Amino acid sequence: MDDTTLVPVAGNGLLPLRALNRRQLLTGLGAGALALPSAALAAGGRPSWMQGAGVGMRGYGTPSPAETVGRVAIASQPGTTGSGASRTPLAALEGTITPSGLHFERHHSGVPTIDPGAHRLHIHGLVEKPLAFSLEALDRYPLVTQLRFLECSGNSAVNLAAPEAPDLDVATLHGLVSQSEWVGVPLSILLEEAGLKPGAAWVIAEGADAAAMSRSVPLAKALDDAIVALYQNGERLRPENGYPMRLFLPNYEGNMSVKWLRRLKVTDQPAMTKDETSKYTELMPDGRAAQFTFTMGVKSVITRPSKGYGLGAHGIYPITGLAWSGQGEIRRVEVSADGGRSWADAALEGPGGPGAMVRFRMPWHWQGQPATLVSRATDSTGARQPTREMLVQARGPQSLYHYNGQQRWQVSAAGDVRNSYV
Ligand SMILES: Nc1nc2c(c(=O)[nH]1)N[C@H]1C(S)=C(S)[C@@H](COP(=O)(O)O)O[C@H]1N2
Ligand SMILES: [Mo]
Repeated sequence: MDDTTLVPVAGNGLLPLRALNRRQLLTGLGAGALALPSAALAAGGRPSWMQGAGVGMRGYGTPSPAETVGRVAIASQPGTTGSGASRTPLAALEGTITPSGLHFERHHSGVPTIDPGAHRLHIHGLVEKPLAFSLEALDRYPLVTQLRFLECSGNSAVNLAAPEAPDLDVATLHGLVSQSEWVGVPLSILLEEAGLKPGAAWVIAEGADAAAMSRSVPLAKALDDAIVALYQNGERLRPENGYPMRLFLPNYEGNMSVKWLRRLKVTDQPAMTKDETSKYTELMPDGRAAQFTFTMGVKSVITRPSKGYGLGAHGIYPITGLAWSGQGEIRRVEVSADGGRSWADAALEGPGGPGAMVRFRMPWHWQGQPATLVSRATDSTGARQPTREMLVQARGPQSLYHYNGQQRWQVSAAGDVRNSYV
């Protein structure tokens, strides 16, 4: 290998992208391997499931027993059954699609059991002709496919609120974001069929869960790219994600994508539901609250190395992570190994497109030096991901939702990684 390829392009060992070339990685100084906690790698003897003859076919496949990855921080609010959240294990995943069984979950009152044959979606209010749709009826409409991220606007909020950086992993900090290929019926088709009356300006969406969770959607969004999603990653929605149908509003805060959708009421004004007044509004330093802050900002996070996914032998390591924006396509992700003093452009990959996540990669030469790894994304509107400091200054630490600050990972001389604000 030509040694010149190892000349850093930015401070503290960031290497030119061509060092991502596989052969160079393997022949690089020490060829670092990330310490992936895997039952298969750790097992000394042969686990019981590895013994005997091959197993037969199955109707529905599941991951290898060696792969024990699951959603994390599965927590219900005390005194409730299933009101809470579970998070996507971002560090354990690759590519840009979240397996359906690992999509994050956020429930305000648990997961309802719905009979798909009996379920109806009602459209009423300021319409010429109120309509009710069965799942079977919706399946006969022209379906559209959207590869899109879904992020809870409460994602990452702990990093804004906590005065000291909490020693948490990337899933716990940022795992309320996932990406699926959503397939469904454009809402515009259904609204046009019902016929909008003069004065129609909002659509109130209501779920069939015990919370009857409801949000007001501007009519312009409903007629633009909103869909009634029926499929997720090629199969029917999972119960946790809204089976048999959910509203899906690309680029908007996750809360608006009402699951178990049973009713759309067309109105001339918003309904001022709980989740658009006391919740999902941002309290500003002057005591007023910003309301109807729909769009998710530009954001990125390094998923490896990260807490629990530290470094072993000195050598060349890939830094990788995810970037997304509700405002436009991701155009650029920069990575720093010296806490933001110098930056270099990461390689972007994945199908991408508007409202889609991209994966970024950056080679890094770690020779035992302490480092602070940071990433920052820029989208097609020119918006660049802010630092935590900028957000705290602009909004104050009490502003819970829509936190998109840069994540800083501190790497010790021993190769351990922890969350850091400095
Ligand atoms: N009916 C209903 N819809 C809902 C919710 C809910 O509790 N009930 N949670 C909302 C919130 S806060 C988010 S972030 C997303 C989460 O979707 P997911 O569980 O499929 O990840 O669904 C939204 N839609
Ligand atoms: Mo949410």
